[in-house]
Amino acid sequence: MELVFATGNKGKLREAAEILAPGFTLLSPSDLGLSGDVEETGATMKENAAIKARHLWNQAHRNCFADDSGLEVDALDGAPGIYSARYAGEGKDFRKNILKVLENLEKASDKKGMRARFRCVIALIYEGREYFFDGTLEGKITMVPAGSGGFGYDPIFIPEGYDRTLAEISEDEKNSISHRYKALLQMRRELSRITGTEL
Ligand code: ITT
Repeated sequence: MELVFATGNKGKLREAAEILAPGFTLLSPSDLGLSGDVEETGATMKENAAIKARHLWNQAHRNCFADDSGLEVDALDGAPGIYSARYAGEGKDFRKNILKVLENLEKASDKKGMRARFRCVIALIYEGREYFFDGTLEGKITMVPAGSGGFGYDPIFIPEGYDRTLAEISEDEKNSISHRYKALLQMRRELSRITGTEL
């Protein structure tokens, strides 16, 4: 099945293509000559995922999905949350975002430990109908970034049951436990159900 993944984030696209193979072929907005960029004005990941998917659908009328995701740190009262991509400014600079999380954690007086989680909400528009799926990965923050795999906050996130960061484990391993994997698995199941084929 061909779907457009309404994202400008190459890390998300690479992971989703890997997770959904071989039943799906993913196109990006730029494959269709579109920018895909839209202001994320929602108050929740679900609203922002819907905004991104609807923007693509309105431009192209193609079956598509969008992913809104982010890191929630308990000691920062859930920040950066929906502001994960631009936590340290419009540049979406991962290094600066990581530094800001670590700086704020050093300042935080609250002793909630380092508990954190990644969350992912997928908005799918299939033949004009909207569907939502979500996934969570629990873990903790390490003050010492490690690893070069993955993207975004992966170098400071250690999943529950692991002693290495998401940037240190293999991409295959991340893709078998991640928030994105859990949400995409539900999407695949729903599309298999809708179409009556095993995708
Ligand atoms: P699109 O909106 O174009 O999809 P984006 O990067 O702006 O790309 P979001 O608004 O959903 O996407 O922001 C999600 C941010 O959360 C992302 O930029 C990363 O900083 C972080 N993030 C999400 N999933 C992650 C993952 O698996 N590993 C590390 N960081 C992740």
